[in-house]
Amino acid sequence: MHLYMSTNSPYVRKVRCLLSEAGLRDRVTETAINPRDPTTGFWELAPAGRIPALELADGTVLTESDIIAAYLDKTFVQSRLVAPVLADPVRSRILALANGMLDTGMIARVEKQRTGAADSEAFVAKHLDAVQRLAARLEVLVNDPDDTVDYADIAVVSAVDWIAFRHPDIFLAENHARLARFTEALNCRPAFATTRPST
Ligand SMILES: N[C@@H](CCC(=O)N[C@@H](CS)C(=O)NCC(=O)O)C(=O)O
Repeated sequence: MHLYMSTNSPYVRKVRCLLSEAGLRDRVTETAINPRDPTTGFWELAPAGRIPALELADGTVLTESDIIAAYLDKTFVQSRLVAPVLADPVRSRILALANGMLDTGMIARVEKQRTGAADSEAFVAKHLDAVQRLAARLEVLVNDPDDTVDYADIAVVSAVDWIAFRHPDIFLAENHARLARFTEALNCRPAFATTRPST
């Protein structure tokens, strides 16, 4: 299998972290790519032009982190890491909150990088407010970390670390002490430590 990726993408991190937790890293080769560059040919493989994209041995290209994760889980790890999350409303809710936090934070980041829009500040503020609301909800829902990890945990840590990385001004660890503790504890695991975003 071949993964189109970038080391700072939080969506890619969800997949890479899962691969690592599942012991599958050796079965996947990687190409770092700028998904917005029309000259790479990537858009032929993934018309939405977004990473992660996972090319299977038969040439099928899977996109969307959660779809890739569900495929890997079912095919290689006896549905151990993702299926139980989707079957449990409490864990599904945590996954959805983490995804929502990531998506709204990503929209705010893209808007911050865009020039010229008159209402840009209000647009960014509205999305960062949603990030704050989602973080506050996750703050009361995350468990104290133990030895087990599932895909909801992976999604939470991927979202929290990326928000802290790209929006350091709004995500203050001291406002979300449990979430910060939870993230810090999971980041001690190799699968998390080796996939963290960095400059
Ligand atoms: N819902 C998608 C989101 C993927 C996504 O937005 N990836 C970003 C990288 S962090 C991307 O490729 N952006 C390129 C663009 O939007 O032009 C997933 O879960 O995989």
